Amino acid sequence: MFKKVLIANRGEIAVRVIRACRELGIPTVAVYSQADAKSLHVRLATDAFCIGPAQSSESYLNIPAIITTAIMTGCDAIHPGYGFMSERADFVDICEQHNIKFIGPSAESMRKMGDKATARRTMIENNVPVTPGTGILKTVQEAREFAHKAGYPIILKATAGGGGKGMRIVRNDDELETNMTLCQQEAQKFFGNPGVYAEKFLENPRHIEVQIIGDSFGNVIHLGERDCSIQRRHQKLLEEAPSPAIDEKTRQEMGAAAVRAAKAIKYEGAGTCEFLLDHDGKWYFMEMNTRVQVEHCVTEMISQVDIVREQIRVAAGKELGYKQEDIKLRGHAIECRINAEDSENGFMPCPGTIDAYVAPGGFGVRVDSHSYPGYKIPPYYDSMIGKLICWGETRNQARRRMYQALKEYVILGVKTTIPFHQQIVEDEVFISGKFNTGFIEDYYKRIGKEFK
Ligand code: MV4
Repeated sequence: MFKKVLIANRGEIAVRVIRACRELGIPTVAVYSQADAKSLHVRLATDAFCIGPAQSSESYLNIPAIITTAIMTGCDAIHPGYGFMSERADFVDICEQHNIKFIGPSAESMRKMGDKATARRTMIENNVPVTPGTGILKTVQEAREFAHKAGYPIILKATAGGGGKGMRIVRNDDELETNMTLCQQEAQKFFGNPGVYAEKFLENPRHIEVQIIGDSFGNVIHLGERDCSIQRRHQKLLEEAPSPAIDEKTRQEMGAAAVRAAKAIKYEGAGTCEFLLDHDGKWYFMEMNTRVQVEHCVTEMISQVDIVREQIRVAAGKELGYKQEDIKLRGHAIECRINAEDSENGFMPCPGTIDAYVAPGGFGVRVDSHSYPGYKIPPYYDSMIGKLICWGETRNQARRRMYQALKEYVILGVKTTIPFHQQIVEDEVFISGKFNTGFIEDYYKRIGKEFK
């Protein structure tokens, strides 16, 4: 096993990783910015070092500071969590140059999935369905020919983008040329790569993602899917597993496709294949997230597999602790992301001090959070206070448990998204399970409020 693990992250995920290390008997090193000196991950780690000022570019993204701290403290591995360094192939290379194991996939796997046009090609070669689309577009003429063949609307996507960044919907010939130029310019500006490709645009699909884990022996398993359709401007608000829209046959097929995708790139570690499900029940691979995700917990609750523990074990060269046939999904889990945001005011972040804090509990209730009474949420990072995850034998039991747990959760001093989540879990469309990525917009229309 690893001698010592450095956690190159903050907030709830740093706490989550430290807990997994403690269970495995591995000492940990936390790194933190000047704004996070009083954060819980600093307290829970065996040791903690300040690596720079509040701005992430100077601390959680400061490669020399992170690597130096790992070397100084005798760490032989770094866990990147999500965000920050988690999908930076250059960082994986640097870790390797210093004999530090990056807990995650190889730089090569990361690059193959990080470039979305390459990922699409890999999927096609491995019989994983993708939306009708193109390779990198060289001319507007090429885009126009595709649009005429597939039919409008189409979507232009930056090959170096992902997670909804660098995309433009095109609805007719008139909009094509300007949108393509703008998309290429933005792609260059934000990702340093002007490459853009086109896909047939699916209106209001469901967002379904499959959790996979691979080890260094070539074993890959999947842990079923999550439904992440309930999002606002590409920020997920509530996730659940299994998806109310997926039957057992589709689960097997999508799971097998995700495993083929992972095996094709010799994927090691935890990863997620994102699919879109259209209104006819057809599904298509979109992209792969090569990290542990915020919403991994709903999968843990129904599979009883500790995903972060397996991540660490396989990174240390151990074989996966499970075969596919060992994975039995049981019940239903829902996660609400509790943010310090004002849902009545366009989800404006509301950083500040948490004056009172009492987390809910009980059977089937899990809270992953770095918050405590008196904790000051800094304005420099995302505004997550914590994740509330509820499990039940049925979807309705998980949902009702979530409603009660949200009522029990006391957070005073900052505005939170708790009241908003209470409304969602009581909403008739949410209850019916028949929703898609247009849910939030539709919800605002139904309650007669403006969608911001
Ligand atoms: C699409 C799409 C419709 N058609 N691609 C957004 C995140 C990125 N991973 C892919 N995204 C989309 N790609 C085609 N061909 C619609 C979206 C999309 C979306 C996807 C998942 C969850 C929420 C979404 C919200 C808007 C658009």
